[in-house]
This record gives sequence, C-alpha cells and structure tokens, in this order.
Amino acid sequence: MSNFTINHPAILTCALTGAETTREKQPNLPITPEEQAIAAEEAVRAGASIIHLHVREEDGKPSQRPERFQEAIIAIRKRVPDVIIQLSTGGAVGESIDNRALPLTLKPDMASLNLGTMNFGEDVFYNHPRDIVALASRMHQHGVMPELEIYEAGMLESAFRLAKQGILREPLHFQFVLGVPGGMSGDPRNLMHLVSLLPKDVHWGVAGVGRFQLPLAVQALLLGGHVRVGFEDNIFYTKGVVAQSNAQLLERVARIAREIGREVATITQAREMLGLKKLK
Ligand code: KMH
Ligand code: ZN
Repeated sequence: MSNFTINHPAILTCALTGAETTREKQPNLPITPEEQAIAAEEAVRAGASIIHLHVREEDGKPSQRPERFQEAIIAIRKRVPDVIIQLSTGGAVGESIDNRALPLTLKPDMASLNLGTMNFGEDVFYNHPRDIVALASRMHQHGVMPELEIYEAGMLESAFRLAKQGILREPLHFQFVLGVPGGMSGDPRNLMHLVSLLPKDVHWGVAGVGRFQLPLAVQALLLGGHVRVGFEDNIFYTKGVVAQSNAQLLERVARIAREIGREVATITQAREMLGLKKLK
C-alpha cells in the first residue's frame, strides 16, 4: 500500500473511554462494561471496526485488571461479536509497567504499544526502552498485534530500529497520536512529515487530541491513512459543545470519508487488511 493512495478503505477506530477523561467533563463517557458495550455497538454501526479499550472500576478509576477487561470484552462481544478489540498497555499516566502488561494475558486481537517516554500534560508518561521491548515480545508470544503509538518523530525512529532488530514484526501498524502537550501538535505539517518518513507497506492512522481531532482525521482520509476518534482523545463535537456519544464522532468521519471517495472498512475488511484472524 503506497502511503498516499486513497483507493483502500479507511479503518475507523473508536477510543471509547480512555484513562484520563472524566464524567464531570464528558457526562456521556461510557464507564461500566455494559455502557462500553452499548457505546461500542453504536460506534460499529457508525463505521468503527476497532475498539481501543481502557477500562474503569465502578467508581470510574482507570484500571488494568484483566478481570475488568474480560467483563468489558464479554459484554462487547455479545453485541458486536467480531469487532477488533485493542487493549491498552498504556493505561493511565503513572500506572506500573507490570499492571500495564496484564491485559495481554487475555490475548486480544491487538494492543497498544507506546514507543517512548514523554511529558504528558503536567505528567510524565514513562516508557523505558527495556519495557517497550518486553511488552513487544510478550505481544508476539501471545499472538497480539501491536498498534505502535507515536507521539513525536523520535518515537517513529525507535520503532524502525526495533523493526530492524526483529523485535517488531510486519505488518507494522502506526498510530500517530498528535496534540498531547509534550508531544507533537496536530499541525498538518507534523502529520505530513511523519507520513513522509514511513516505508511502503505499513498501515498508519491518526488520533488527534482535542481540537486537532477533526482536521487531522480529514487530512488522514485524504492522505490514505486510517482514523481514530472517541472520548479518550476528544470530548467535543464542535468548539465548546460536548459530543452526545462516541458514535456521533464516528458518524461525521464516516460521512466525510464517503464524501471524498474513501470507503469505510467493514470489520471483515479491516481484519483482512491488518492480517488478523477472522472470528466467525
Ligand atoms: N493514557 C495515556 C497515558 C495507550 O492506550 O496505549 C496513554 C494511552 C496510550 O492511553
Ligand atoms: Zn489509550
């Protein structure tokens, strides 16, 4: 796949909940397994084929407990049996690396792999090189496809290094998360630069944070990339107007994709494109 063609379908990911978004700021945030399952079903109807999943305890606190992930997975699979489920190994800022690795024991389709340490708003998001390698190796052991989370250009180069060493294996799938204070912003030149560094035959998408979500989604659609939206990264529909649901954000991206001649990938197409096994 060339980096700049648009004749392949766009894979849409919904980042339903995240670890940092709160009910106070986004009253429609799905927190319980059942709420997450309902939101996932709506997101899939709107065009999502991947659910990027963080879970919360009943009181809303971010959690990396596999039991809690399992409850959410069961609830989601009851409603959308074949959706691609991608578990977070990023967790919440400050979570221990041991806890962050726990969801991999569930052998999900995919898991996120963060490629470097960075300032993350007022916090520091630690990703020691040793831990990155350990997580990547564990994903490989469990047959889990990593999604490579890239917040700035140096992390992309780290990923290339790991691929050269055989620690990351093809097919590579990059997610450019742009707009975190401490990483690259969502300036369109940043996305252009990152995409220009990619080798052929990799998959890439963009997750714009806050006000960058919509413009970066449109840019990615035009450049042949995939798109992630959802309350993890952005709680607003338009400036100052809180979105009603995750699905509302997906509906708009799917609509724009079709208007500019990009097909939206079905779950089956997304599984085929990423080389993931069919569930049914
Ligand atoms: N919560 C962020 C610190 C991931 O899911 O892998 C990290 C994060 C990335 O959400
Ligand atoms: Zn996440």
